[in-house]
Amino acid sequence: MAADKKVLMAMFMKMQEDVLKFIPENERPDVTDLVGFGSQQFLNPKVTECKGYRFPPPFSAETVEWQYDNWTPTDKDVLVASYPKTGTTWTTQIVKSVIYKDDENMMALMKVITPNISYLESGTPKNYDIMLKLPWKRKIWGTHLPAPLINMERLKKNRCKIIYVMRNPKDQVVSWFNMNKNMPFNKTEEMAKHFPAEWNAFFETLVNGKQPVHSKEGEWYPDHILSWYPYRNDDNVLFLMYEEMKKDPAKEIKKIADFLGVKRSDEEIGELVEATSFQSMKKEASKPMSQMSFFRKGKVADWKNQLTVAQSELMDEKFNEKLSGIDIKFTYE
Ligand code: PPS
Repeated sequence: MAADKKVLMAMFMKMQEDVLKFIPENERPDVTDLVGFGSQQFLNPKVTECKGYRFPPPFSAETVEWQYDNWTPTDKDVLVASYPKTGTTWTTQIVKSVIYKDDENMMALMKVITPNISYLESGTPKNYDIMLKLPWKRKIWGTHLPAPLINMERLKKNRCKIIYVMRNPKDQVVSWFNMNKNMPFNKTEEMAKHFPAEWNAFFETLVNGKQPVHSKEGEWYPDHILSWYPYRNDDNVLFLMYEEMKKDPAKEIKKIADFLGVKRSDEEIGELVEATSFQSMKKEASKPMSQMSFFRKGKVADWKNQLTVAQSELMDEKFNEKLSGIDIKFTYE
């Protein structure tokens, strides 16, 4: 076995073992294929496709298809849905803390659950075995899938709670660029075509819908919002804005707690604001999470340091055109 592969297998095995510790030994699923899958994606990163939607590694079209047919959450499940770099990690941490704040064992589990396991479209369907066997009272999932790739009717019928978080697209683009620049997957020639390391080229591929980000050819962030927008008033769905969370985190955390049916006092909300602040989360982050820009600046309006005036105007034009019929207003300052 090549040295690289051995190191990767050991790294993925360690990640799995950290989680499997929470499942009684005689019930632990065999994770050999998951470990192999994770390493293989690093060694040979590929875009995969289902129903015309394309997925970058570490996501998998096969798992997306499996999920649509088989994943059956209940009213105890919570799904945090978003387009990449719009506040997923932050919102997920708030949900985890709102629910499990007082449970040391569960907070320890939350620390080792990564998107590699809890995202609907990550890894192989074996992830679902792990997620179902973990001892949590309420399971917390994540996804960047557009709504048509999720069985929304089933989720509504089963009263699974869904939080969809959005962010102004200019800050999203800059955050996404910075993450991709450092992504080990993008070092191959094929992947670098989709996600160029140079800003202007990256911007061009993005706004022309050339990047495979859980999207069909020609689609990008506005299409993701359009796919989720019809569900915004459903009882089991809550729409949030990153900039609102920045402006008044206590108010938005209270909104999340109420939506989840968890009673939290004002004092507890204050503690949650502190525990989920950018500084606290950055300090607590695992090494891989910090290296992959999950916690970069955490600001509103950082786009001004990256986009040219022409690029900013082009984004306004494209967003206004696609979202003209819907009631979503972004905060850019
Ligand atoms: S991912 O990779 O799609 O899951 O990324 P995502 O978590 O959606 O978005 C990453 C950006 O969110 C910022 N972030 C935060 N902002 C404010 N408060 C907190 N607690 C927080 N945690 C993460 C993170 O820094 C990324 O934004 P940028 O602009 O790159 O800093």
